[in-house]
Parts: sequence; structure tokens; C-alpha cells
Amino acid sequence: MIPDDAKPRYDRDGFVVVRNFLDRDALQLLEENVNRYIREVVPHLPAGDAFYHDRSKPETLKQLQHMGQDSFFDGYRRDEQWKELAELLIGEHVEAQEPEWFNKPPGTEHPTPPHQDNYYFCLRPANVATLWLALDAVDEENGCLRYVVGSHRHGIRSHAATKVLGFSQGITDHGDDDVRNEQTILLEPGDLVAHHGETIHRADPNRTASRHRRAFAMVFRGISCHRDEAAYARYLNAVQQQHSEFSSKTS
Ligand SMILES: O=C(O)CCC(=O)C(=O)O
Repeated sequence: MIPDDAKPRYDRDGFVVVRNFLDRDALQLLEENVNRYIREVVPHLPAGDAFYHDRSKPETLKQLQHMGQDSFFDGYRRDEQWKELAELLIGEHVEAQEPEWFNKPPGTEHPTPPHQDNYYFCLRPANVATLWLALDAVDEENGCLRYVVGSHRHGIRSHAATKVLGFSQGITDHGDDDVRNEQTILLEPGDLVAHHGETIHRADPNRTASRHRRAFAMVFRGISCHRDEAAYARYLNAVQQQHSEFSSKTS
């Protein structure tokens, strides 16, 4: 299931695709729980844990954070299959952050700005990986991920505030060279892509009329990482500012 060359590819490119990471039963169990969470938990969550394109339209739900507040998802952080892949790629014992869910609902202008996850996490060393599992078929039309190949080897680029709720920071000097070196990641439900915390990535909006682009993700950090607290406080400040700008627009 995990390809033999997963680790060398991840080290070289900053990402690796694992086809059929979850079999049918495991995918079904995950989907059932995501659907239950959306139906039963999401309506009671504070705005910071569930982002909508338009809060008055439940079908425009686009991002869930802090899913570990649910006992299924808290336990899922310790799932052996996910942990095994994360440890292989990161090269040390890991711990999982709380699960997240990302959607691009059809007919919404919701791009993912180019960014590096570790600009948000502020972990040193950057022994951190995001494991992102497709729940829908993901392609160029509905907003697949696009990675700048090898970009995890060149450090953190300059970021600044974006206008995209859920992705508060984007790379300021992202340009043609980055786009030329991008690889698009086309996935079927149950396929997974893992990326290094410093790999530059982005995604276009969903241009389809009716297909969602749902994904479930967990971030794993090596136990040797520590957080640069000063950098993290600056990041949290920027997030807070973005959220208050969004709530003053919608209230
Ligand atoms: O789902 C997306 O469009 C972006 C996800 C992402 O940037 C991440 O998981 O690091």
C-alpha cells in the first residue's frame, strides 16, 4: 500500500502520493463520521471552528478545525496506519494535531493561496507533514492541490495577510517560476497526498457547477520539534485580526 519509494520521493519533492491509502471500509467509516460530525456537531460550533463561504447557506461549509473535540476524531489521531506513514516520512516518532476537513463547495470563489504550512505552525526543526486524504475525486476543475516541486528545501518565504478565511497568510512573492515548477495532484477518493511543512502549495477555486472537493487532513509533527513561540504569537495575532475583519463584515 505505501510505495517502497515513498520516503525518497517525499525527501526529494516535498510531497508524495499514496494511492488507495484507505480501503473501502476504512474510507466509509471515515466518511460516516465526517457526515455525522457535520450534521450533529457543526451546527453548535463557534465560528472559529467551522468556516462557511456564506454562513446563511449550510451547503457552503468549507473548512472544519479542532475536530478532536469529537471522541471519534480524537481517537483517530492515534490511528496506526496514518501514524506509520507519518513516521516513515518524518523519520521519527510523531504526534498528530487535531483533524481538519477542507472543502471547496461548487460555485464559490474559494482559492487556497500559495503558502507553506510551517509559516503557520512555526516548528523548529520543520519535521512536520500534512497528510491530506481525498474524499471526492479531485482534479484541475474542482481545485486540486498544486505543489512547487522541491520547494521544501529552500526555507520559508515571506508571507502576508490574505482575504481568504481559513488561510490567513499567503506568500507575497509567489511568481511564474513557482507556477512553472508546480505539479498538480489528481486524486480519487481514498488516495492521499503527504506534504512537508515547508512545501509551497496552493489550489484554484472549484470551477464545477455541482462537484464538491472534500478532503480530510491531519498534521503530524516529529517529537523533536519545538514551537518558536514569538513567531507563533505573531501568526495568531494575524489570524485574530482576520477573523475580526470577517465578523465585522458579516455582522
Ligand atoms: O485543501 C486545500 O485546498 C488546502 C489544504 C492545505 O493547504 C493544507 O492542508 O496544508
